[in-house]
Amino acid sequence: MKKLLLLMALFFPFSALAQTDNEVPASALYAFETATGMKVGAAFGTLHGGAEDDELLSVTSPVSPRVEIHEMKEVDGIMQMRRVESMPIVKNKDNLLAPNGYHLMFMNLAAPFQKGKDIPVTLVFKKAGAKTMTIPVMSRKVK
Ligand SMILES: [Cu+2]
Repeated sequence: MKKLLLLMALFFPFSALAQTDNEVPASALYAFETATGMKVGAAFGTLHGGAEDDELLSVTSPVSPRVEIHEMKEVDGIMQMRRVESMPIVKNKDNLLAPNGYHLMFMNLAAPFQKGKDIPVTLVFKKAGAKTMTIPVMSRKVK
């Protein structure tokens, strides 16, 4: 577990990015570049809820044999990451995926995430069904 937490610290150097008040795209996910040899990558951002409450059930992508839905949660005063079966999508709301909350975890990457190489994904929702989108990869450099 200690090793995992250390890995997460390396992985999520940024706190949640500032949110904008203006019109954001319905759903906007992003990922950061991963270091060479790093076998996992994560995606954050927002998923906009539709007219009724929904649930994100699963995610698939050609870049990873297994994409998991994870949640960072404080348990007994310690932030822990765990795999969850689904992520609740609240209607008419931008549901946040962030380093300190829900996020998508791409396991066993064949190649590192690189800027300019967008990640195609298919998100499966309980009610809305399958939605495909691409996740842009951002540089890790802080501007
Ligand atoms: Cu995770």
